[in-house]
Amino acid sequence: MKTALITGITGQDGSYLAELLLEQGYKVYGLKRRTATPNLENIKSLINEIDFISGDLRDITSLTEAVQLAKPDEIYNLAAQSFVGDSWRQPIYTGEVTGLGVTNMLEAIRQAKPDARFYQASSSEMFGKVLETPQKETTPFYPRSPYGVAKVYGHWITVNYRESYDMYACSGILFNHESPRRGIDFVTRKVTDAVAKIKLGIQDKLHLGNIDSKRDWGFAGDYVKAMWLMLQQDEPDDYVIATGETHTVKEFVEIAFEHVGLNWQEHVVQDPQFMRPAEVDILLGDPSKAKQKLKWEPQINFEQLVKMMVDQDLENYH
Ligand code: NDP
Ligand code: GDR
Repeated sequence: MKTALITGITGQDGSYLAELLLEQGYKVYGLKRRTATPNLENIKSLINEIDFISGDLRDITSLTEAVQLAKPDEIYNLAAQSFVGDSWRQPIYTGEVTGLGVTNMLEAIRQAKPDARFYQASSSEMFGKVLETPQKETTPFYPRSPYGVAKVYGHWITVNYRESYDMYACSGILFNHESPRRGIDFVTRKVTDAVAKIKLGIQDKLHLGNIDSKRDWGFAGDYVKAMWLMLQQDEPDDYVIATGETHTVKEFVEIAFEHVGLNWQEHVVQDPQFMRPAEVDILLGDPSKAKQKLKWEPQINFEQLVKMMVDQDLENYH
């Protein structure tokens, strides 16, 4: 039986990855920070199957102890301050967790279990003000937020530890991926939650920022499969994971409202408080390398994703 340690176990991706690994017979440890109130909603059905270890990416002692305790074959570093919008409000904290936290994790592995395979959750936000379209593994980075800058650091320190210490370390450059378990701050879930509430008469208006930006949106359940595949290869490497399609926020909004028979223009209000100091206008990934080497293919398309999220949010309020 293989053993995995997942950081960010309570988040969207942590929950899907834990499900996938448990299905495959892994023993799963989840690094979880202490919270005053429970935040296990995403993994409520798995609580008895996961072994939780208390820890924080900023505290290397807790990470080293976690690796010593779990003795994992595979470590998936999904923990981060992951909300781009907040990274301007908390730039130093974001750097500490999303950037330096990766080095803390790599050092803990180097000290406690250097043969463990390591996955780093890198991001299409590293491409930011894109230097070519579509973006692939060789596209230069130009991050546009403190979050993006921190992820570039996390990416390169992962590559550096692979090259310096011969560690099996991979960086997955994942484009936006969503699901009914997406945090409520992110635009997709904010929209689908609002659509459900508007349909049920609980809410009337939806305040949004820039609806012209374009993203390459996929389904989180498909993307965690790619993470796992990366750690099953003979050699460690970095991969872009994306659908190869891009859509505006406005298109997402249109489909979500139409799905419940509403006209979005009667409800959406443009609100400057949700505009960002610097925007990433377009992201479009080229997943050819992952398709060829990992034999990875996304299963859920854009329209199916939007409808899945709206349907689940409607059910949540019934
Ligand atoms: P979430 O925001 O849903 O989850 C983040 C997780 O990190 C939570 O479990 C959170 O715990 C944990 N965490 C935050 N800070 C710390 C810390 N200091 N120490 C330990 N744990 C911490 O993110 P996603 O699941 O969507 O994303 C997973 C990873 O992939 C992140 O690194 C994200 O930046 C990256 N990524 C995501 C993409 C996406 O589209 N979803 C695309 C590309 C990259 P808590 O519940 O306590 O807050
Ligand atoms: P993103 O996701 O920044 O791409 O990062 P988010 O859903 O926050 O924004 C996507 C686009 O929508 C625009 N937008 C709004 N965004 C939010 N959150 N709220 C709004 O009201 C709103 N109105 C318009 C944004 O300006 C942006 O253009 C996500 C995160 O999961 C990162 O952790 C991950 O690395 C990247 O995806 C890939």
